[in-house]
Order: sequence, then C-alpha cells, then structure tokens
Amino acid sequence: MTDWTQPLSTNRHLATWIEEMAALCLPDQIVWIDGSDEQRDALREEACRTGEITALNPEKHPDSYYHRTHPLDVARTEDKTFICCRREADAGATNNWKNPEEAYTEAANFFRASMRGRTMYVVPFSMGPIGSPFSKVGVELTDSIYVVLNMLIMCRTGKQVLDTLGSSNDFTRCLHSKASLDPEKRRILHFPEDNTIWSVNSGYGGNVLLGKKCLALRIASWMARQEGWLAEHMLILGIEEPNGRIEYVAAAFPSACGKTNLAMLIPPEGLKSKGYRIWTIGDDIAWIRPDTDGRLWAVNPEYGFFGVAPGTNSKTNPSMMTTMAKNTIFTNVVLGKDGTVWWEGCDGDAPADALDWLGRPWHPGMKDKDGKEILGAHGNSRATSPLRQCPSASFRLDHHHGVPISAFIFGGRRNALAPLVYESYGWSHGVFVGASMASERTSAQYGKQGEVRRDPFAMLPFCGYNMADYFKHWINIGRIAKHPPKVFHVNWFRRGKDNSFLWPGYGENLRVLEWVLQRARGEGEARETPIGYVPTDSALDMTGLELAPDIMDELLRVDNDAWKEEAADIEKFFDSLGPHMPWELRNELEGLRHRLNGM
Ligand code: OXD
Ligand code: MN
Repeated sequence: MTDWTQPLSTNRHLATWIEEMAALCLPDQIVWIDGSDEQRDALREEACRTGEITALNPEKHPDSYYHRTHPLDVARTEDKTFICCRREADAGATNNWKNPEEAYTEAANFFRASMRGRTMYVVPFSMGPIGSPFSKVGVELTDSIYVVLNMLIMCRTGKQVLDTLGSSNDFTRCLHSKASLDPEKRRILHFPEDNTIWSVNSGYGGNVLLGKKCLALRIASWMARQEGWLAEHMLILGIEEPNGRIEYVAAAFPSACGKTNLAMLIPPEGLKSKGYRIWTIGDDIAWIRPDTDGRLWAVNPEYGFFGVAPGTNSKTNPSMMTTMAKNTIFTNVVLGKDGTVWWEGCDGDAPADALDWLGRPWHPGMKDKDGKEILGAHGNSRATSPLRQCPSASFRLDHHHGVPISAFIFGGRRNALAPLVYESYGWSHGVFVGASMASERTSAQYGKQGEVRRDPFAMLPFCGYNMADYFKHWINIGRIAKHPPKVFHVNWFRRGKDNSFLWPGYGENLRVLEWVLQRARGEGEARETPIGYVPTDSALDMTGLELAPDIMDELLRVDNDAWKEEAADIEKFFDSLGPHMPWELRNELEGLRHRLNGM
C-alpha cells in the first residue's frame, strides 16, 4: 500500500506552515491526500471502522455513506464566524470582527494538542479548474476523515493541485480541527490579510469544508475586490434554445430558497415543444471576471453539491435525485436499518425500521411530549455529491474561461411585496436591487425561522469585508465592463389572500427565465413601474400553464404604498451600514421614492 505520510510536495512555504501547525495541534501522524481512488477507498474503510461514517446499502446507494454531526453542530454558526483584519472598519457593520493577534492567540488555545491521537490530513485543493487563471489553490489541514471525503467531492483535489502550485507561496492556509466540538470554543476565523482560515470545534459542512463558504466566498470576495473581480453566492445556469444558442445567467438567493432546484431546472411540459435544454454549471458559488470582450465571465469554483436534503424528490428536483444516486455522503438524514436513507419530502415511505438524525428509533408521525411532530431528518440535513453526476452538468464545467453571463437574477422569499419578476433600469439600479434584497430566515442559519431579514446579494453571512465597500465594488465592475449583464429580481414565493403560493415554481420558472433572456437581448414586452420593468400581461409564455388572470395580475402587481414602506426600511438598512455607503445607491433610493410618488 502507498505510504501516504510521505510529503507530496517540496514547496518550502507549505512545509514550514504544516510543520508549525503540526507543532500546535500535535497529530500522531500527517497524511497527504493525493486524490487517488485507492486512498479514498482506504479512508472510507477506516471511517467505517471507527463509526465516523456508515456504508449504505450498496444496491440502493452504491458507494454512498451516512454521517451524523454532533447534535449541537448542525448549521453554520454565524455568531462564531469572524473576519480578522487589522482595521475593524474593513470588516464593516455586518461582520463579526476580531483583531488578528487576539484571534490567533485565543484559537491557538483551542487547537493546542487537539490532534493528539489523531491524524492530520493535508488536503490540497483547487477552487476552479486546475490551472485556470480564475482559480485559487488552498490547502486544508484537518483531523476529520469526513471532511477529507467531502472535500474530495466538493473540490478538485490532490497531487495535481500541488504540481500546479509548484514552489509558490500563493495558497490559502486552511486549518481545521474538530477538537472537542465544544460550541463555546467554536471559532470560524478568516484572516484575509494572511490568506488564512482557522476553524475549530465544529464538524458541520459550512464551517469545516473550508474551500466553500470560507475560501470561495469570504476570503475570495476580499481578493476579488483587490484584483477586480467578483466572488458571489450565485448559481450559474445555461439555457439552450432549439437553435443551439446557449445563454447563461447567474442568480443569487439567500440560503434554501431553491437555488439548487433552479440550477437543475427541468423545462415544463408546455415549453418542451420549444426544445429548451438546461445546463448546470453550479448551484452555490460563482467567480466572475470582466473580460476583454466587455462581458462578465463566470466559473463555478466548486466541483460538487452540498445540497439540503429535505424537500428534494423526483418532482421538485429529479436531476438532484439522479445526482445523489451514487457516490454520495448523506449527513443528518434518516437512516434505515436496511442501509437506506430518507428525509421529509423524499420519494416514497420512510424505511420501516429507522433511526432519526439523532440516532434514535423513529417512525413518521412520532410526537414529542408536547404533541409536536418529531422530524426524522434535520431541517438542514445534506447530501454531498459530485457535480459531474448531474444529468444536466454543463460541458463547459472544466473550461478554464467559464461562461459569459447575460443576466444577473436576484431573489428572495417575499410573501407580498415583490412581483414575480422585474428588470432594473440599469447597472447602478441593478446594484441597488441586489443591495436591498430581503428574505426570510431558513434553518441553514441559527436564529428565529420565518423572520424577514435583509440579505444583500445573499452575501450577508459571506461577504468577507465591509458591505458598503462591496456595493461600491459592484458599481465599479459595471464601469470596467463595457457590456455588463442586465439585472433582474424574481420572487417565486408571493402568496395570495389565502396564504397559498401564487406561482407554481420549479420547472415553470423557465417561463420567467425566458423573459429575462429576451429582455437581456433587448426583446420582450415590459411596462415601466416605479420599481423597474415588469412583464406586460401577455409577455410570459404561459403555454400549458393555466393561471387565472387575477392571479397573474396579483403576481405582477406593484403596490406603491407597500414599496414606500419598503423604501423607508431600505434607508434604515443603508444607514446601518456605516459611512462607506456609496452615493450611487443613495441616489437610486431617491430615484425609487421619486418614481413611487410620481407614477
Ligand atoms: C449553503 C448556505 O449551505 O448558503 O449553501 O447556507
Ligand atoms: Mn449557499
């Protein structure tokens, strides 16, 4: 068997750092991850032996595994997540800030000897296609095989990455230890000035798969500002028309608003005759660069999905069901004694003999002592699957240059206010639309569910620097790019008087995307409203979808009084972001108010 304790690189910056981190964490041994199937299989076996993961039924879930996190470690911990830079103002009003010296010193106490009796794994990874000018290299040191196995799915990993890095010092230093999983001592620390991430006392994906939220959003957004590009919490999707033309959109929604479903949309029956085909590039993160053609081009830095399981079934997302059919790690779902998995909103019945996400005997309909239903899967339970397994995975996934973006789409869960879709009046108005996004809380974050919170660009938990400076950076990108994408806002979640959803969503959302692309090309029917261009009554192709005219009217209605209240709320939000708020967005707010009073 290969000796994986032998270093896979002679990079002295890497060696020095690993030595220092090992001196702090005191692992029993250091193992290098080479990206081979042989090593992955050995790690799977070892983790099954220790009980860290459980192998699932090989016929029903080939090469798939089950894992439970600690019950107090089931979501990103925003209150324990910090940007650690020299000046507090650089972190801004929306981030928790720590002085870097103090953050390192405190966390070092939690890392000290935390890997005694454990192995430190060295996981080299590339966010973006290996060697692409878009891409960034990271190395994660972790004491968790679960993390290694997830990283092998989520990113391009292994020896090839180290070969590309060569002797360069240009890599993100990511240190993770489960330590004791003590929630009080949990810290997710970002040091953008040192290109470093430290995560300790957690084993939950968003806190520990450090290539994802920590590097590809928080650290990358900081880098992107310095280097003139964008690191965004966006899905990327290609829409192919029957004539073969493929146009790409990037869309930002707060967590658990159906981003993964939209990224894998299946055209509805009524539009199938038009011959649309959807190509999935990514469901969570986009790195976007202005190019010499004046357009913005995007890659998905990730290579896998870390999708929310509950609610996923062959109606809501058939492509995700196919994607998850093999080589998948399920976390915190229901485990059947027959080695199958299940979650609320899954296809079919729960396994007869099952354990819930806490490992307790469970069956559907069980109630707690207060008569409340006990759910089998945690609301934020996940499936980690390779992107390549998605039936709609794009043929341009590994293209070093990515895809050109024709439209940006922002969205949120608004019960009443926002119409189904509207188009902004121009770039800075589009930035205003992104900056004023709002949605309801979901179980992917700690906190009260159902509460509406502003979530600019869906980046509130992920922007690695001052949010007001981030808005200004977006304004500037529109100045650098000669042909920036048009900017839209959608709301799939508007409710009627009886509180039911007005729009069927899922595949039917293609009708809205069709209009978006028409508008991006300067076509499509629209009427001017105070908030932007809204489709005319007949602008959306509704072939095969019966919606009563009053429902369509309600979906597209702009309620001036409600928007005046919204404008007041946006102003309060902008005020809360401190003195760096760009004047362009203040002007846009004034413009909105003016139109609301005048139209
Ligand atoms: C996610 C999130 O996990 O946004 O993607 O919370
Ligand atoms: Mn996300």
